[in-house]
Formats: sequence, C-alpha cells, structure tokens
Amino acid sequence: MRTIVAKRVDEGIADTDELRDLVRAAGRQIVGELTQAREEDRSLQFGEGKAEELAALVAETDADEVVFDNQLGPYQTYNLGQKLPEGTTVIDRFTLILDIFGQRAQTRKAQLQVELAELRYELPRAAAKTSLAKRDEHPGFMGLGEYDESREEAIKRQISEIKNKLDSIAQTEANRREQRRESGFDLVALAGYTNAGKSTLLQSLAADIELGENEELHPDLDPTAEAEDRLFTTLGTTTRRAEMGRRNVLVTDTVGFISDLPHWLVESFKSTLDAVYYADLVLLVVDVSDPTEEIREKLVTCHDTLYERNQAPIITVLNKIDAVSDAELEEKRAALAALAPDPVAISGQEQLNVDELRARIDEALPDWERERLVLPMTDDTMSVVSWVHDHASVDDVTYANDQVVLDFEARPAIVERSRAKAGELVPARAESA
Ligand SMILES: Nc1nc2c(ncn2[C@@H]2O[C@H](COP(=O)(O)OP(=O)(O)OP(=O)(O)O)[C@@H](O)[C@H]2O)c(=O)[nH]1
Ligand SMILES: [Mg+2]
Repeated sequence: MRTIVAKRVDEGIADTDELRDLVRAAGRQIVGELTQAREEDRSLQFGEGKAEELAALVAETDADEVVFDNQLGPYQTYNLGQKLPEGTTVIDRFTLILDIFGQRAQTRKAQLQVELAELRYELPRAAAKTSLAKRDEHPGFMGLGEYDESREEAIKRQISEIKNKLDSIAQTEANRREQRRESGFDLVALAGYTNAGKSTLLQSLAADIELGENEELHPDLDPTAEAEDRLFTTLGTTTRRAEMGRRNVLVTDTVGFISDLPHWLVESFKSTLDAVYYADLVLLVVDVSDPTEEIREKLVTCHDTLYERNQAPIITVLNKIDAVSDAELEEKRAALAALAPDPVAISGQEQLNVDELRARIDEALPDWERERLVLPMTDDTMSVVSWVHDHASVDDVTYANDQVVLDFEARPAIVERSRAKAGELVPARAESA
C-alpha cells in the first residue's frame, strides 16, 4: 500500500517519526508527507487549502491511503474522503494501530480484543451515518437510516458478547497466576514502550524450558519471544522461566506502550496488561539510546499506563547500553533521576549486566521466610516432605523420635501452605494434647 503521512499540530513543528514507524510496522510504503501547524479545522482537520494540497499530493504520488496522526472524527473522515481522489482511504493513527494489532493477533484473546476495539471504533460512526442519512431529505435514505439504527443495536450486542468472553479468559488467567504463586513461583513482568527491547531481554533472562511436574500449569509457555526492530512486534503475552538461582521465577513479556491511545483502544486491550498489573515485580524497560527528551516522554507514558492499576514494585531498566558511551549513559541517568530512580543499566542483546539485574530482581521480590516444621510420622508425612523440597529451599531434614524436623526457606505463601499441610498431618488423638 502506498501511504501518505499527515499530521497537524496546534503550533510548532510536527514530528512524524513515530507515525512513520507505525506506518512501516503496518507493512506500508511511505510515499509522501504533509504537516501543518494551525488550529483544528472541524470539518477537515487540516485547513481548507492544506486539504487541497493533500489531494494534489495524493494524485501526484499515486497514493492509495492517507494516515493522519490526529484522531479523525467521522465527519472529518467523510469530508476528507470527498476532497481526495476517488478510492483514497483516509484513516487515523488509531485505526492504523488497530490494523497492526489485527495483523499480529494470533491468540483467540488477541483476536477478540481487536474485534472489540473495531466495534468500539465503529459505534459512534454508525450513529453518525444514521444522522447523515436522516439529515438528507432524499427519501431513499430513510431506509438506510433505519438500517443503521439497527446496526447500532447489533454493535452494542456484539460488544457485550465479546466482553463476556474476554472476562472469562481474564478469569482463567487470574486463576493461573494464583496457582503459580501457590506452587512457589514469583511473577515478574516486562513492561515498557514499544521497541524498548523487552522481548530481547526476556530471551536473555530465560532458562531453558523445563517444567517437569508443573507442565499442566503452564499452557502459555512459549520457547520464542520474537524480537524485531519495529513497533508492536509483541502483541500477546509470552512467559518463560527465568534462571534465578534458588527462586522459581516466571517472566512475562507483553505488549508495548505507546502514547496517546484513545480510551476505546486501551479499554479493549486492558486485560493484556493484567500480567503487568498483577505481577510481584515489574521491570520497566527503557531504550537508553533514544534522545533524553524522548526517553522522558516515553517514561511519562509508561508511568501513566502503570499508575492507575499497578500494585507491584517497579525496577527501571536502562536497556541498550551497548549503543551509548559511558559518559552519555551517566548524563542520561542523571537527567532522568526523578523519573527513573536507581535504575539498572544493561544490554539485553549483548548480555551486559544481566546478572546485576538478576540480583536486583531477587532483592526486590518478596522476602523469603525461614521456617521450622515439626511433622509427626504418619502415612502422608513423606509426601509433605517432598512437597516442601519441591517448593522451597531446604536447609536441613532431621528424623528423630517419630518426628521429622524440616528447616527451610520459602516465599511467604509457600510457608503458609506448608503449615496447613503439616496441620493436616496431626493424628486426631494428638490434637488435644
Ligand atoms: N543495541 C541494542 N539493541 C537492542 C537491545 N535490546 C534490543 N535491541 C533491539 O531493539 C529492537 C526491539 O527489540 P524487541 O526486543 O523486539 O523490543 P520490544 O520491547 O519487545 O518491542 P515490541 O514487542 O515491539 O513492543 C530490536 O531490533 C532489538 O534487536 C540492546 O541491548 N542493544
Ligand atoms: Mg516484544
């Protein structure tokens, strides 16, 4: 597809870098660009003269599509379509992002989310079409008007059906997170602006897939996390076990953040970030090779996205240090100190300082508790001993006087469960003693 990028800003210079990256990520070829600094024109977004210039540029470059960085209202889309050569598609940044998501959606969940976002986008437009048709006195349009009203109802119905399906998927995922915690896993999530290097870092942190008895717990574990230099390479979530010493850690990679997403789009993909919001720890990955101002803006977007719902502690990870000099890194670290306190600087790709990051992860995760359990000898005692071996770090086991004494360290949740299991072992007659 031959695409022209267009952007209007109220004042100053319109920066089209990110829009261009998005257009390329969507698999289009950029054949032209047009920008304008002025207030928004209600019917055309651009001013009248600029819109005519756009029409000429489309004709000259033989473009099939214009992508606006600005959000276009239904009437603006319609009016621009009337101005441009016939057959030219007019879309905005958000429909473009939706198109990318649609191309990448592989899981049922991602497909439902894309469908939901499309319907939410369409809903106000169906209403606009109805009113356009009603305004027109042409009797032939009356039927169309009625048809569109029922279309609105149909969209609303579909939206609520898809929401129900997504809710039940989210519930399944929430249950899985709980099961994993109960089996002794710490859950770490990778978050950050799109293209920051999350998937690459996941590959560096990941251990070989080897789940043993826990296999049925992890239907979503995936050997690959695709990494590529384009926006939104990752859409669904990928989980891998990390190599972390005594701890059992699962790291989840997820969709990247981007600025200025309209609420209907964010809403539709909300549960994609549940892995981040309900993690035990979030690694906020930053591309430190970007210019400082850009890092700042991207960090603000990330914090805004995390702010409302995130419950976990955050470690900021300055990634791609191989691409900057030591002096530059220090300068940026200082400039960003307020937004990114005490960051860890690494290169996921070149495996620089990844061990330091592992140490920080270990430090930031919930402290392990030391526990001593005295178990009576019953038929089930050995299965509890072996459960503790599987879920904790055992320091000592002593067998004496028909008792087993277990010394170990584990996550608080595991200690709690081991106590419950030990409690069930007490023979009935010992309870009153
Ligand atoms: N120089 C350098 N490049 C890196 C590093 N880590 C990742 N990259 C590159 O950055 C680009 C994006 O990496 P990804 O791992 O796909 O980034 P992501 O955050 O998962 O991106 P999305 O899934 O699109 O949100 C790729 O071209 C990587 O090769 C690094 O430490 N140094
Ligand atoms: Mg990725």
